[in-house]
Amino acid sequence: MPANLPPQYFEVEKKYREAKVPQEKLVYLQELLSIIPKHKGTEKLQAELKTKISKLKDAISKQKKSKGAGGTWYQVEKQGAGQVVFVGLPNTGKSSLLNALTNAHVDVALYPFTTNLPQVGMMEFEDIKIQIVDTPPLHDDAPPWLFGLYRNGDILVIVLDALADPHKDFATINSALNNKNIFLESHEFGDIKNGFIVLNKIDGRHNATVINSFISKHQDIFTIISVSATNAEGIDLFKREIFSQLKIIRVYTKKIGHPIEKRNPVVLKQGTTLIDAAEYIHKDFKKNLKFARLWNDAGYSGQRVEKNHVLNDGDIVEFHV
Ligand SMILES: Nc1nc2c(ncn2[C@@H]2O[C@H](COP(=O)(O)OP(=O)(O)O)[C@@H](O)[C@H]2O)c(=O)[nH]1
Ligand SMILES: [Mg+2]
Repeated sequence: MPANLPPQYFEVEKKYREAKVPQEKLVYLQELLSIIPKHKGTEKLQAELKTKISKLKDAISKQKKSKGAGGTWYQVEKQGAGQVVFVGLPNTGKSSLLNALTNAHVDVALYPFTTNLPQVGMMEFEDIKIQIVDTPPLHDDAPPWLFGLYRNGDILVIVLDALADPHKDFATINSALNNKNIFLESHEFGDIKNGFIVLNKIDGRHNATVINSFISKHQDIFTIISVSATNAEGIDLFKREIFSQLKIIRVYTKKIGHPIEKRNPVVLKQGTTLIDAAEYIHKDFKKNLKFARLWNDAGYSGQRVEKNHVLNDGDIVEFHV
């Protein structure tokens, strides 16, 4: 056992041992993996945790197939090009924003705690769909699975109410997350969870001085977007920021001798090379790939590119195998 594990590790390990539901155990294992300092001395432990995680995931999916899992534990299976999870205090407009971004129709109410379970909608962004998860409000007695949803999301969107006190509310959210070893800012322990802040209800009578001071305090570290679920102000910007923070690219394939059709892109991670894309699309492609031709708005019009060429969003690729 490496001696240099942070104290949080042992706290979470204890919770892991005490957890009763497999899904809850899984969340703690993932938390442990994010806490471990990443260096040579912990490689073995990291590998052990990864094995445990994949075994537990297998067991959970088998259990789901055989019979509905017991206990109250909610998770949202990923769909589409990425999963975005909302984080926010009661009544900040999370459900209203889910409705504004997607075709979902979830309940919106004047009183807090209307959303007790995760609600999911698909957001159309140009030619892809991105999954948006609306969550119950974060508060002291929030269920452990809520943090599992946060941890599992590709990015978090912190929803603040511009008509309340964003300084105080953001501090509350940050400390609740930090208590569960989820960090939005760089920190000694744990990985950083990517995400950004939206200030909702900007249509209302907000205090401009408070809003401006909040923005100038945090804008070096976070993207902050002012929006209104009510009148759709800022919603297009919000959608574009979601796409950009997911760090994905859309790649279109073209058949040899056929015209270009920019439809049904493959969604890949930023930084993906031609050979990785080939592998993703078809195993045989990777084995047999000779080169590819590339078209894009950045000046390629069918030039030849090699296997280690890094692809960009919007690239059109013709594989030669
Ligand atoms: N003025 C204004 N009110 C909003 C906006 N978005 C939500 N609300 C109101 O805020 C309350 C809480 O909204 P809801 O979406 O249920 O919040 P949630 O608890 O975070 O899901 C409701 O009365 C909404 O009508 C907005 O952009 N502007
Ligand atoms: Mg709600």
